Amino acid sequence: MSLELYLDLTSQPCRSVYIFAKLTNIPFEYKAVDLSAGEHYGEEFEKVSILRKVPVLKDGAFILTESIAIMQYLAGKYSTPDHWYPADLQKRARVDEYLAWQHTNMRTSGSKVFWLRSVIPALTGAPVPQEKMDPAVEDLNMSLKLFEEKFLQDRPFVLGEKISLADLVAIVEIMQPVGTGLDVFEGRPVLSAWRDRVKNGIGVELFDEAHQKVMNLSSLQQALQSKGLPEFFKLRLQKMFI
Ligand SMILES: N[C@@H](CCC(=O)N[C@@H](CS)C(=O)NCC(=O)O)C(=O)O
Repeated sequence: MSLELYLDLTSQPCRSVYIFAKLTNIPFEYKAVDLSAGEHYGEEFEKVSILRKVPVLKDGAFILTESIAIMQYLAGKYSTPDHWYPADLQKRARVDEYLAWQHTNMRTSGSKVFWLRSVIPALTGAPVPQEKMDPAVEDLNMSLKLFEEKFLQDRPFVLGEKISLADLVAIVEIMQPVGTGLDVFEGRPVLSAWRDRVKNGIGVELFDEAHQKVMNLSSLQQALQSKGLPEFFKLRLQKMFI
């Protein structure tokens, strides 16, 4: 049985897993999970993961959650080109360093801006107050500054000359607020040049395909308004961010 990946491409970690699997020619069956319809709260998905989050990998009877663990598993199982997740101890540690940092920095701050600028207004019917928005954008700006100053510096990619999982995970997170119309690349020439290199490294066609949903959020917003998410899910979201 072929590998199964449960994905919704509005999700950043799903995009990194999807892009990585596609780029490295790993055969898989795409199992669509529509988060905006609350499918991850259904009985079917519960059988796959009680964490109720995507992405999830199913390799026969083996089920794995967490995008980073999934990509590390894929890199090992399919011996993907070394530059993605190098065997060299220090290079690998450098990738791991970014992958560990981003969870509570770039991912947290970018996701928050995304929710505040798109999901929450769609659910509540009102824009988020400026005093909530400003600190969220400030946090995101800090993450972007630290990414440039610590992780990228004057190198083409995080590891140097070659693209790695660190760049892939960074770009999908950075694109999330961009999807809401916040151009984080404006006034950031270093970040913009890096984005172009990463986009070319992935391939523009695959990059654009993977980001299509997040760059066209009006359909997600309509879906959130019309499909009727479970009430507890709406309340949880609102509590998280308001
Ligand atoms: N740390 C996890 C994060 C997974 C995650 O938060 N997925 C989100 C989409 S980006 C999700 O499924 N959310 C559904 C929910 O929270 O109800 C990973 O990297 O895979």
